[in-house]
Amino acid sequence: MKITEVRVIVTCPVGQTYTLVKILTDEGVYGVGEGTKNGRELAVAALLEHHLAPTLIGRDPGAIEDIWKYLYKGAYWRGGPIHNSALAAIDMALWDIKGKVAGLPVYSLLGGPTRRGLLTYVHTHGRDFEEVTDNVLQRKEQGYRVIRAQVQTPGMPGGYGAEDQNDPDYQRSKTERLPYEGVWEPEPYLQIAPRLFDHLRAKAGWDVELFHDAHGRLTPIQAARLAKDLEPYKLMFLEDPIGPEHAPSMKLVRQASTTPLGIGEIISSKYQILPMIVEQTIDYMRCSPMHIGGITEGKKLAALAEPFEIKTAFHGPGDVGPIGAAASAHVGMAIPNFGIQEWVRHADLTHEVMTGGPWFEDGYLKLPNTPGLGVDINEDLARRYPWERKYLPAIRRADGSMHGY
Ligand code: CS2
Ligand code: MG
Repeated sequence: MKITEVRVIVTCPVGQTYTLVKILTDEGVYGVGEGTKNGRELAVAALLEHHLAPTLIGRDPGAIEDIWKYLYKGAYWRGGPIHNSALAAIDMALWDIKGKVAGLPVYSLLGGPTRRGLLTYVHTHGRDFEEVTDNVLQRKEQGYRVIRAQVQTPGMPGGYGAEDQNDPDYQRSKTERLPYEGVWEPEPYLQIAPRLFDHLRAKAGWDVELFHDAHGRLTPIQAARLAKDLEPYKLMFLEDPIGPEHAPSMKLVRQASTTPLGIGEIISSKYQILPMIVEQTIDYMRCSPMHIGGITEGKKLAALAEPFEIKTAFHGPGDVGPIGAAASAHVGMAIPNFGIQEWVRHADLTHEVMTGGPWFEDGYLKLPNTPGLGVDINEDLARRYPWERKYLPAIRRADGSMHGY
């Protein structure tokens, strides 16, 4: 079997652009993959189309490991978020082909299944404690066993996961399609976050797992304080207490409390997270296969973490589309140290453009046992929704200095 075409498809069905590939073969079997990098979708698409695709024509799609290494090492300028997302898209499509040829779902080829379903969580937020509580109770009612909670910091419209959408700057950023420059300060945030969980435990009880995302905004000592202050509320984990570039500082955060820690959604390779694995400063790794080079790398990363009792919590927000979500789910279904999978149900139209993939049932994600990844692209529909410019927010401190989203 030979690769005959690598088609790059960029589509924005409902407010979020996705970067997709379709790899075709001379035997009629094809595979699909995704390499969306939120806010940089066209950079991945250009790399795929102009630099990577031509080198794949004529190759055996079954030689996944070799193709991966060829594209990685062969580039000389290897790694990085754009490159490894592009590799991920190709890698997923090749696994999809392999599964279709074998007549097996990808998780089966990887050694699974290891479980009946994938524990998943949902994001909740609100303007105040009451609103967050209502949302948490509603999600609990819907069957979610793990819920992430974020609240607006009063007077700080740029808080992560609970931005003040009434902020005129927020509205302007939407109409002008430029980054939202919200304001945020760590001190009021550090005070309100533990109080939110005190309130939630009182109102929503202890029969639900809760956790929180600090979005890499804190300094190591601030993160240590937050982990310590959250300790009484027994979070499943504290997400991204600091940015991953400060790996050595995770030791300081770790020593402050027994609050489990998760990190890694902006990490783009196993090499970056390796020190935190071997030093056991984390409990959950958040690197999505879609951003670290695909299914091949997701499986390897899980294997590296397993002897250290570190589990996966792969990133899976709205900017990971249904194909990227399927790739994460197949890895999760095949590994012993799966922890939890972030997942969102996209808009109906998005699921019409990218069909199939995992679905939510009674607190878990389920996967079909169809051969390959169990996802497809409706290309005609996809083409009707071209790329739209969109940015992530760029957060500033109260004095106007740059902080980061
Ligand atoms: C977040 C994301 O889901 C998460 O954990 O941190 O919403 C993140 O902000 C976006 O994926 C950025 O594109
Ligand atoms: Mg996050």
